[in-house]
Amino acid sequence: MKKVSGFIIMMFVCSFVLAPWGRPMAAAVKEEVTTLVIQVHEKGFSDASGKRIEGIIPIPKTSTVKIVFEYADANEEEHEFAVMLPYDEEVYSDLLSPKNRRVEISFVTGKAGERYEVYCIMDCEAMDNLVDLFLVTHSGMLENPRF
Ligand SMILES: [Cu+2]
Repeated sequence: MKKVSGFIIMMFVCSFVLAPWGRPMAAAVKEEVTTLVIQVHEKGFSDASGKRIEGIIPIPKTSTVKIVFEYADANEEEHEFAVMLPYDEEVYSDLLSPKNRRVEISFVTGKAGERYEVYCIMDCEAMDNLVDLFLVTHSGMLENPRF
């Protein structure tokens, strides 16, 4: 009887020790996030070095993309950004202003060749410049990452 209860106690202890190996593999896979940091000026979008960002920017397919908008003006302009996803759905940032100088939008991309349009939705002075930025999903690795 003593032997049996000892065995049961060992099994009980082992079930805790071995528990981490019993978890599904998916939980151990780290999700990759592509982060684009964009400076917002009255004259348009730029990267950290001040180079204008416009046109088509490649982003990875089937992954999470996070756009960080940073306030880079000395004026009092306020902006709020939207990303138009495929199938006409929009996601929005919080209000970007001198008091809230960093806002984000995250979304999950689909298959290669999908287009995501980025623009300001406020009636601001820069509204003609903070438009026409397109992120397009691609299937391979980025040869010349811009961010
Ligand atoms: Cu704006």
